[in-house]
Amino acid sequence: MRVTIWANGGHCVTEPGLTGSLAGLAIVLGLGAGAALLCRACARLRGRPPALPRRDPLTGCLTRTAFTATLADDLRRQPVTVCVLDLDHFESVNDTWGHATGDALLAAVGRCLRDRLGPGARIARLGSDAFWVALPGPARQANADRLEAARQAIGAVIPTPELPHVTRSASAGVIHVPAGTDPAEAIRAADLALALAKAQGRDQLEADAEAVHRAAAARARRPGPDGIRAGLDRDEFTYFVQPVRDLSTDRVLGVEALLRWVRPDGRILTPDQFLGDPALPGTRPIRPPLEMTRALAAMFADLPEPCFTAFNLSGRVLRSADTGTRLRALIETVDPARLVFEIVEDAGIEDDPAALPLLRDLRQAGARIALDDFGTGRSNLARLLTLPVDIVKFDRAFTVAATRPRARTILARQIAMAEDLGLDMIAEGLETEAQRALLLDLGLRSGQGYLLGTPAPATDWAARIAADRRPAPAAD
Ligand code: G
Ligand code: MN
Repeated sequence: MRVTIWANGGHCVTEPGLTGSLAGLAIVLGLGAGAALLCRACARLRGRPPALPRRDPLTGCLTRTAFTATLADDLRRQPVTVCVLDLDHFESVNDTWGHATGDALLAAVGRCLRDRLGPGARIARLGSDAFWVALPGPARQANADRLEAARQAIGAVIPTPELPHVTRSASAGVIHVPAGTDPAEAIRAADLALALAKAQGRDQLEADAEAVHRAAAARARRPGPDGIRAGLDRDEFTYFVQPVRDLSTDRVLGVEALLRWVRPDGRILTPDQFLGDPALPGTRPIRPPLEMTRALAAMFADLPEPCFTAFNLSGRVLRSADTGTRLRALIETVDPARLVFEIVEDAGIEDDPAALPLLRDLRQAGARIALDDFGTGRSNLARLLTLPVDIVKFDRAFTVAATRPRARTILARQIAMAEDLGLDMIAEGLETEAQRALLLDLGLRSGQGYLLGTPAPATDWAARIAADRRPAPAAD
């Protein structure tokens, strides 16, 4: 039995058994405020501190603790529809109108949810602008419909009559779980559904259990920042390399270093597989030990016919405080003429005041700067205007399209421009001999791609390059 005592606006939930009976007695006796005292007495009787407040003072909704306890209780007996709901861009209400207005809006949203969903609904406010709702019962679709109606009603809620234009839409994630589900698991699933709703553009409700399961499986495969740190500690990160070749002679001119994570189960993960989760902002960039980077570059610089090693510089790496120190240390021990730094397409280098001086220093020392994936996204002409650049790597999209006259026209003009600017060029993503012929025809002399060699462990490629300076067939 669970008894809720209302006294002086405060509430406490007692456990079944003796204390429940005592509290029930308090109600029967109509003791009012005395019930609260008795409630505390019950707690003392159990040797525990007094119960925490059950309700969030701002909105009157349940607290997280109270909600979780209630949800656990409900789930023991019946299926429950669980919803996590979040106001879209709520922070901007506080920023623009002040915290009092933000508070008023939250209180009004709490009222709206209670009015719309009725007394059977369990409604909690978490910190800030997130709400949890649980609707016990088997009516999966009806519950989802009620939640969607409530979500839409929130979009019309205003903080005060004087501010009728201050409204915020809401995003919601909904999951229907059977009796016996672990409450924490149900909330995690609803949270994932909310993340999907937000990723799809907010102001919507996501209740597709299949989509949530897929997202959960994808998340489980991603190791997250803690897993990445553990992997670094266990030395599981390594460099693969992919050769850049002269398109006519097949001579290897250099290699691009590609970070790989060799998992204990033997799977080899690429950066987009372990870094691709936008839900992990603020994750530190993965920097292999400087010694590893140095050893890799030295391996190729010291070959009988030396090769360059190209390292990718992402925005995260460029913004990270110690990158300058690391790269300056690298060029002190490896011949800078054998080093290339590729500015990756999404590196927000334009907004970074420290990046430009660093690139200048590297270049001054004799290293070369390349624009990766040139011609797509942020890897555009403006970078040629503002950054010190030696090499453009034409994005794979142009190689793939090279059979089309239109793409050839674009490439021909870019090649002419790059030549006028004194830049070297590398075509990316070569997969067929036909592409090689077309690109050679346009005047391109170097390329990279599966046709010319797939990414493989650095020592493998170093051995192959050293052993075989003759034109190689298509690599593995
Ligand atoms: O953007 P960047 O050039 O750094 O990307 C390198 C990635 O491109 C590597 O992970 C590599 O696996 C992939 N890649 C290299 N060559 C080819 C290719 O010929 N085709 C395709 N589809 N991908 C390639
Ligand atoms: Mn690259």
